[in-house]
Amino acid sequence: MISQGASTPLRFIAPDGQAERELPVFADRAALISFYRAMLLTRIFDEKAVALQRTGRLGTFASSLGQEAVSVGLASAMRKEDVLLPSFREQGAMLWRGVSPVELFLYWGGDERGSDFAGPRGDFPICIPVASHAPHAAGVALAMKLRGEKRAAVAVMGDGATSKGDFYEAINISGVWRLPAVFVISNNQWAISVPVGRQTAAATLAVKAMAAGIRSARVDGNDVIAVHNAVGEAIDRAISDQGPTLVECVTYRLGDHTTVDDSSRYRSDQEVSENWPSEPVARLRQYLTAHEGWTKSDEENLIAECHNLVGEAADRYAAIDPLEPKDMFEMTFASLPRDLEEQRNQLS
Ligand SMILES: Cc1ncc(C[n+]2csc(CCOP(=O)(O)OP(=O)(O)O)c2C)c(N)n1
Ligand SMILES: [Mg+2]
Repeated sequence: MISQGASTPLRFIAPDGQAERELPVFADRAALISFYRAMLLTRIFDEKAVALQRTGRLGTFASSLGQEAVSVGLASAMRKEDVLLPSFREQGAMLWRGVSPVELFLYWGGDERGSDFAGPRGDFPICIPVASHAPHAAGVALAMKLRGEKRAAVAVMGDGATSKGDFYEAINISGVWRLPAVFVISNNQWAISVPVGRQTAAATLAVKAMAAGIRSARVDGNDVIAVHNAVGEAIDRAISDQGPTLVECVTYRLGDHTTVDDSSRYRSDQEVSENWPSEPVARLRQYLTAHEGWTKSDEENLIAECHNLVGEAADRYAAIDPLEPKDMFEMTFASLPRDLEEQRNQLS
């Protein structure tokens, strides 16, 4: 299933919900329903987060509308002992890994306690500086390799991130040292207002792996099965000392870049509406309805369950006392440099 920079993204389920090829063995009813639940939860979480931001209860927020299959597909392919290094649009992956919705609300509300996960303590916090976590992933993978552990580091970033030096350096050294790293690219076609065609002359993002001498896969990022399959294979190779993989997931950002963006200023409504029929949640729902007996009441129950879960998390978030301004000094350094100590003292 893996090819060097294949030009047609691999998929199992077409946008209309029909299977185009035999599904992999992991894709049984229970697995598909768990993926569907996670994607729907992510969508409902995103809606709530945007609503909280609009009413002044959250800072800037980056919705993953349309990209849920990338996030859920990659996380569901990871084992507990692997390490996730997310960028800022991967709430689907983080929730799957056991980060709580309250922690995510805290983070986007500007509270660093949201990065101190009670669940996946080995996972990295959200990375805002574009691609700067790619070298971190190589470092994590090197540590795993030196310790002889059968674990993989999985970093996820956008199309824009693949234009950064950090990205090239990370895939290069991962190739040289044959590190157990997986670089997942969520190619949503836009880096804020810059379309992918204006930031690279490469035919695909997957072909960038060739210069680093590493393997690549290119999949339909709106098909959760294709994403899970490719990342699962990449992890299998990573932990059996066959080196890193770059997985390009071709998707589309249906929403604004963040809550401080207005994408109608740089792309047409027509482009966005043309991409709606390919979105991942309806695609899997149509498959489940046609092939796995998913009913209207299953759907309604799941929607209600997700709304309850997210609503309760929002209430708990609202009840948490904010940090004191001086607490910001406690979050970064084990022992504070003198200049910051002086600033902290000025506050107290
Ligand atoms: C080093 C750095 N430069 C600039 C920014 C501002 N910035 C935030 S997101 C973004 C675009 C990222 O595009 P992409 O990698 O495609 O990810 P997407 O937002 O589409 O998920 C930029 C330039 C940043 N966060 N970090
Ligand atoms: Mg992008």
